[in-house]
Amino acid sequence: MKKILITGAAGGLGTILRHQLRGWVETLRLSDVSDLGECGPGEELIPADLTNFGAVMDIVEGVDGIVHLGGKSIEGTFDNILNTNIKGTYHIFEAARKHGGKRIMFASSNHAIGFHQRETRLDGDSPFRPDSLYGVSKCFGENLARYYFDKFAVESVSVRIGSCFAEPLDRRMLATWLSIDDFTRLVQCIFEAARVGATMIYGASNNREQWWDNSHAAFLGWTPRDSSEIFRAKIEAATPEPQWDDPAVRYQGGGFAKAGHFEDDPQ
Ligand code: NAI
Ligand code: 15L
Repeated sequence: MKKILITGAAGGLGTILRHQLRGWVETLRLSDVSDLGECGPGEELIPADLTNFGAVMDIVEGVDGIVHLGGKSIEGTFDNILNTNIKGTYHIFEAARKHGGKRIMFASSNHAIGFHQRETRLDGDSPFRPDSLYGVSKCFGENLARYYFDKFAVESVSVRIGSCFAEPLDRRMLATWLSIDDFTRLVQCIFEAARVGATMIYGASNNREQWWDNSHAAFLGWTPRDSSEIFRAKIEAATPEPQWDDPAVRYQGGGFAKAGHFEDDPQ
């Protein structure tokens, strides 16, 4: 791998990977609609709007792989989700096909399965249960990934990221937390594997409470090493006891499952 494109590179995870992956490949091509700051060593900055197919064709040209993070990362209006997540993700896969089938890491989300209850342990065969239009857009992206592999042999790994932040922020994230180092190693495994086909993998660290079974994706060789347990005492002291009849507690998607329809009550 000489050159990897990161979309959404100005966002939270993009900024983290920009730092973490420095030196791992010869060149990181960083793209976003938002300001990307100064160009550092081993970097190329190419601003682009994912809703513009011509611009996406330009950012994908000449790269060996794509980390697709760009788009709306929480619930939004249908138009916003449609344009950034659905059309934007389609543009990425279509540009990859036209440029000769680059491997793609697609940043899916736990909100594709957020209406499963916490007691349900999910694996590679569990059905989608999106908890939001945002979650629906991630189901679209995962299905698109499957289609582009079956029809055009464009390889991809859809990562159903739990909660990737420096630290878990609430009790739910004690189960869904994905450490930055575990996420970085997962991205590296995805691009270092000989073949990936069209794979889905859950993105959570080695937390005590485990909702997701990744044995179907063991061939990737990713073993999360970190655990949210070191944050448990701090989180439990700072947050109220869980109420098990609260939808935000009962469902894996937490507050996304509890929230009303965004179009009725835009925040
Ligand atoms: P973020 O909201 O911080 O970053 C998203 C980036 O995408 C922003 O910099 C934004 O400017 C860019 N973007 C939005 N619309 C665009 C467009 N039309 N064209 C080009 N760029 C556009 O989100 P974050 O947290 O960095 O997440 C990255 C990805 O990972 C997202 O796809 C999100 O859905 C997914 N994810 C993140 C999780 C987390 O815990 N951080 C959990 C699950 C999924
Ligand atoms: C996501 O999909 C979001 O992008 C992120 O901001 C968090 O809300 C995360 O899920 C989560 O469920 O904690």
